[in-house]
Amino acid sequence: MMGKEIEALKQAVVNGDEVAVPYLARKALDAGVSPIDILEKGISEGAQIVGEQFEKMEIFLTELMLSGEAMMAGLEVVLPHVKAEDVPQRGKVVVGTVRGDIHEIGKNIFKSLLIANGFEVSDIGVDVPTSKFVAEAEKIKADIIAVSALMTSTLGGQKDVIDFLEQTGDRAKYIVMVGGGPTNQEWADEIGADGFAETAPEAVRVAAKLIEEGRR
Ligand code: B12
Repeated sequence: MMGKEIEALKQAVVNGDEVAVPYLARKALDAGVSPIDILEKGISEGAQIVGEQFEKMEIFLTELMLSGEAMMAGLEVVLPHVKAEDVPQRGKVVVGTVRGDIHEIGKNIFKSLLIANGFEVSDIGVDVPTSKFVAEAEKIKADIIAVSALMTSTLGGQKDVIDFLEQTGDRAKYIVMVGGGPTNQEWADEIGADGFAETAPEAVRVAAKLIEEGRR
């Protein structure tokens, strides 16, 4: 049953149908499909397909934008259902997308899962200047700075955050996590990030582990 609901949702994301996506997301929730499965197997996999089509120039920017809006409409329905569990406070996290990059869907999913798992989160949005990640971390006394980037052209923004921390002498104060489309473990190692994850659920596990280990 879950297969059918998710398949329809994925297709609606690909079609950029801003009405069908929230409608089908609601139906999947009603059918008992878990919010995480809807996000990861429906919306994210649909996004993957749209990305490939755009890359191969099978679709145009307008269609990419419609899919983006459909995904956001889906998140609006699903994210409130990612319930906060009754878990002890695990730590504070600053999340944002690097300067020049306005992709926010993955960041928003990660943020919601963090909150659901007992983290306190300050979301500083998209197109965030390097220094703001650090200033916000200082302000809320964060444990983790989580930096999202979705394009090869903006990936360098993650390194900029780490370089800035080195320059200001604050590197040892924070755990830095990186993620988003083009990031991988090799890149994370290269820039000296403390953590990386391919998906948001995995990212939450990594965040919890890094805090437990007190790795700064
Ligand atoms: C939707 C989308 C858009 C939407 C964004 C809507 C929004 N409000 O966010 C719109 C239409 C606005 C858009 C615009 C553009 N886009 Co776009 N977009 C996408 C698309 C299809 C999906 C991205 C997405 O949301 N995926 C779903 C989420 C859930 O996945 P995710 O972000 O990777 O996040 C998951 C994990 O990575 C992880 N995660 C995310 N962040 C973090 C952070 C940390 C710390 C951790 C640990 C984990 C983590 O958790 C998430 C959940 O599991 C991708 C294709 C793709 N394959 O990614 C292209 C893509 C990213 N876009 C691309 C491009 C080129 C653009 C534009 C430049 C197009 C243009 N010509 O204008 C503009 C960029 C504008 C800008 N300055 O940023 C390219 C980038 C190519 C490259 N070289 O890297 C891609 C790859 C498409 C392609 N194949 O060509 N886009």
